[in-house]
Amino acid sequence: MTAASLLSPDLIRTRFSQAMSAMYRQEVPQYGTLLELVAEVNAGQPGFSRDSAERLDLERHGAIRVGTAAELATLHRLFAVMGMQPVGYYDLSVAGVPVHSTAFRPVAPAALQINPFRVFTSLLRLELIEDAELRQLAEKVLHERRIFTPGALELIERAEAQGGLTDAEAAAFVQEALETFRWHREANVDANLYQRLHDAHRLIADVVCFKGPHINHLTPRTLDIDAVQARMPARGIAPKETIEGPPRRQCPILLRQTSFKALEEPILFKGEVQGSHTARFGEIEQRGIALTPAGRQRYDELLQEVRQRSKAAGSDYATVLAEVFQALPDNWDELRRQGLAWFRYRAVAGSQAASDSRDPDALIAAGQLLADPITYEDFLPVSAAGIFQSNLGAGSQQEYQSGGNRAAFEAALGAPVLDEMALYERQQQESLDTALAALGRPA
Ligand code: OOG
Ligand code: NI
Repeated sequence: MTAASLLSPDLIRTRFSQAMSAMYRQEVPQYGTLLELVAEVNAGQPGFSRDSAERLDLERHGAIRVGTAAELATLHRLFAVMGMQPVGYYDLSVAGVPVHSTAFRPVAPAALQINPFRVFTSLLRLELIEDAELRQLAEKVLHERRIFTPGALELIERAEAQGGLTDAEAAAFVQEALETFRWHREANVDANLYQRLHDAHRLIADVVCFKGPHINHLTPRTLDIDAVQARMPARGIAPKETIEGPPRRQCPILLRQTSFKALEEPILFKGEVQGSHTARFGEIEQRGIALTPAGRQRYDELLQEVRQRSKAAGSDYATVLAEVFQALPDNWDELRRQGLAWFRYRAVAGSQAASDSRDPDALIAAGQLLADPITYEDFLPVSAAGIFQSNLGAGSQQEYQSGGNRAAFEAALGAPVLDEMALYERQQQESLDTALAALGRPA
């Protein structure tokens, strides 16, 4: 096997995300309607940052939930075949959801530009089920299921041994991998156990009772989430009331998301008993600039204030959100100079630096350097909790005292998760070094 005959992981990822999209469109027809609406709205928009139009058409994220360490560790290997690494740790127990999560995604800027497909992946925290007997029953069901096909496992091993897959192997891999994320109408348990797990938490039933971690949503990226949200009802889609995340701004930051409610789907329990399950939904998102740790801290504080203030009687969430966020500069230059957001620098072609300054501010003022916003590629735990909640229905809010357990998550994964801030920082620094070298002033 020569390296030349192996396909780029970026290409395998693109094929896989397209196959997932086609499968989900069949399974959840409203997702197809949403894709059409997003394409319509995006076509009439000026771009954000330098993300290409091609990237935008391909761009989406998905979400899955698994039940055991072994399942998570194998997913890690499966996603690695497609050039996706675990980035970030998200503790959702604080939001009353008994899972913790990471996002598998490409990390190199060139790979992100080709196709930034990401999968938000949650691991159930069985230790948060209080009833010991129920916990053991759930464990037993999970340990008996096999969520990967033998073919998928064999091709993962082959990719690891060869350092990649050939074109034909990649085609087979995509088909085999798809099986893990397919919806299965037949539950793994009888109606009684489903009900007990469902009563403990709806999400526990969703993870434990099925043959595999069915994809629960796929999310296209729009350039104007307010426009898509406003046009959803006319297309027969009922969105959740509020858009999660920051308000609409001239300079979009982080991530804004909204979803439509999960479908009620018929299922068949063991013993041929009919029932129904609601888990799968649709979502759209608008991405803005990635914030630095300082910017992110400001964001978290402002959002906290919004939540406090909007509890007051008669207050309107959207109005409070807009008001509170006026405290954050809505101007690229201010965000950059205050160190609140990440930028990619580039030298202005043909320009010769007038002084020997290496200071980005001076070079920008002299017209020799440009700074483009770096797109946020990750997720927001408070928003994720809002999306989880809107699909779990009222009354599912619970209290979990435990807090996060990143060490346990990484032990299950079999590797540390990457630090997203370090990735953004490196991207900014490398772009600045390259630009300075192009201007004739290397470090
Ligand atoms: C994942 C919810 C998180 C997002 O976009 O924040 C998410 C789930 O429901 O499994 O996808
Ligand atoms: Ni999502």
